[in-house]
Parts: sequence; C-alpha cells; structure tokens
Amino acid sequence: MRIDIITLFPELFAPFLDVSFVGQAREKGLVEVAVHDLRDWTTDRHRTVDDSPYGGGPGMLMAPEPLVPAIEEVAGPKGPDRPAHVVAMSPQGAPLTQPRLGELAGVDRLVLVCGRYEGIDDRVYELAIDEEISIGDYVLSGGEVPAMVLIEGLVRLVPGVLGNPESARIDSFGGGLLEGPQYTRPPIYRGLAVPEVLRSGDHAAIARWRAEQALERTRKRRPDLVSAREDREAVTDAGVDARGDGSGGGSGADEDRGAKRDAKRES
Ligand code: 4GX
Repeated sequence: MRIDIITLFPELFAPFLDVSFVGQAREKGLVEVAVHDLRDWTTDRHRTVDDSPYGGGPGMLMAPEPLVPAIEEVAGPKGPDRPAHVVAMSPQGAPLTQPRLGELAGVDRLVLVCGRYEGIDDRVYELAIDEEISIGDYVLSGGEVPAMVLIEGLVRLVPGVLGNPESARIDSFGGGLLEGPQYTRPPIYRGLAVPEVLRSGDHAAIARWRAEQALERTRKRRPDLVSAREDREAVTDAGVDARGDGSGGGSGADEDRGAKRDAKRES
C-alpha cells in the first residue's frame, strides 16, 4: 500500500512515521508513505492557500487553488480511472470505524488530504475528493492528527505488519466488543490478585471467563456496542450478512488473544 499525505505541516509527520508498527511497516516495504507540502503548489509570492468565505463569517477557508492541482498531481484527476482513493479528514465525514479501516486496508493507493482553517471550498470535494472521513465528533485544528489516527489503524491491518496475519482481525473491535480486564506478572500486586481462572491453565474456562468479562464491561461502558452487536446477530441468524465485511459475530475469547500478543510485541 502507498499513502500520500497533503498537508500544510509536513514536519508533523516525521517522528510518527519513523517509530513502532508504522516505522517497521515502512522498513519492510509493506507500506510506502510520502508527505507533500501543499505550499509547493502555490504560485503567488505569499504562497497563499486560504481565503475568506463568501457570505461572510469567521475564519478562512482552503481555496481551490492550490489544493485541487495538488490533489490532481498526487492522485491523478478524479474519475473511474484514478489509481488512488482520495480521503479528506473532516468532522463532516463518515465516522471512522474498524470495519471501514478493514476496507481501506485493501486499497492500493490512498491520498489523505489534511485541511486547516474553518474548512475547504466545497468545489474541492466535488472536483478532487472521493470521500470525507471523521475520527470523531469534536473539532481539532487540522486534519494531520486525524490522518495519523487513520494511518495507525490502517497499517496494523496490512498483511505482514503484525506477526500473525490473523491477530489484527480478531482484535478487540473486530468482534464489536471492548477488551475485558487483562493481567501480567506479578500474581499479586499491592494486595490485588490476578483472577484465579487465568492462572488455572484451563483454556476453555479462561475463554469463557474472558468472553463474559468482555460482554460485561461492554454492557457497562458502551451499551450502544452491545445493541449494535445484537442487531448484527439477528441479521446473521436470518442468513444474511448485511454489511458484507465479514466482521460480524466472534466469540470474544479469540479476540483477547490477538490483542494481548500485539501489546507484547509493541512494548
Ligand atoms: N475528524 N478537523 C479538518 C479543517 C476542516 C474543517 C471543516 C473540512 C471541513 C477532524 C475530525 C477535524 C479539524 C480536520 C478541521 N476541514 N478531522 N479541519 N474531527 O476536527 O477528522
């Protein structure tokens, strides 16, 4: 996979791209990332990228020039033959979810547009952008951190980046539930003991306990996820996988294993 980033702050990306899974994936040649400075496409003396909004209002907008030519040069002109998928990070976008990350991980070439200011002239979306994605319902100052969030979620799904190709898929949100409690050594710490079942060696009992804990915690903290899962199960039971992304169901127990392995590798 190749990822191109168009930004006014290219220097924000260097350390992020160099460390951890993203750095390893790039070293292994599994992911190629190029960062482009939008100001390289300006043609005026002041290297202008923004302008005030028609109709008035606070702040500035990113103007069609130089943004459209920049996207077109990096991604090719918009249309069915374009070799890259162009995503703008925006609070107006569709929410980023684990299933959407899974789909994007299959894209060969991704171009991420990081906006600043109050937004982007709407013609840019029409002329040059394929999709808007939001990382959550809050407003940041720019699309750079959202782009890093997307990249970090994406890279660990690219085959070969994690040790085990299965582990990413069966992780936490793969089954639509939160991770239950996890423990490492020592067995007792400041008087708090690791639950006996985890030290029993009874793998079936451990799997059952983890599934229960995951469900229990999700009920308490994110009841919306439990409802969504029940809806999916009802649909799957009817013999139709409505979402077609293969992410429905999951035992909960399997999911824990993948997440634990990742935590170990990373630290
Ligand atoms: N999830 N921001 C984009 C500029 C902007 C504003 C409006 C388009 C329309 C964000 C988020 C986010 C801050 C990135 C504003 N672009 N991006 N930027 N939440 O808050 O993705």
